[in-house]
Amino acid sequence: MKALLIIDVQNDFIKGGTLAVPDSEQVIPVINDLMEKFNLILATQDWHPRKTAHFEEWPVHCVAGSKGADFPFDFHKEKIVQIFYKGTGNRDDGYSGFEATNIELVDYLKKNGISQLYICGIALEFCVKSSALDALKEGFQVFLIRDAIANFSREQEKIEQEYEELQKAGAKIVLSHQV
Ligand code: VGL
Ligand code: ZN
Repeated sequence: MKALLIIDVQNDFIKGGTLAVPDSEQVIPVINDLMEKFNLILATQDWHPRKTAHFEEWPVHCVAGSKGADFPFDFHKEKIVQIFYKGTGNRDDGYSGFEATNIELVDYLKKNGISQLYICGIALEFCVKSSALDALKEGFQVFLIRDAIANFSREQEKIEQEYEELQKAGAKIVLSHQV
């Protein structure tokens, strides 16, 4: 059984947001289309307190309950079955969806008989990567949907390195039309 895990599609990571990831708005329609191919659609949200050690590393972003933490208006959020909130503590980066504090993601996936996890969203180098590596450690088959993932880096070589590392760890890299 497969599930789609959408990482951090939130206003602050999109153009006009406080921690905008280049061209990230372009993954929204791709992810909207992907949602039609899954029965179980899960999403993470970066959900930080106003004061957190995380904001020593990053500009203030995705403060719990703020507009910046919200889903973009054109994202088909009504298809999401369960949201996992992460980074909710004041010393907790919460890069991985597996660090969600409202519900244990591993337990949720196991209870729902999920063995294949298709991952997309924002951003490749941090939350997508940590979530994918944790999923592999937990024994899930991981598919990264490359055209539905936005990256911070604009350097092609760095992006390739990230995908290579993820592939070496056991992730399969696919395109949305192959799903
Ligand atoms: C993220 C930096 C800080 C992410 C979250 O979603 O990849 N990156 N917080
Ligand atoms: Zn964050």
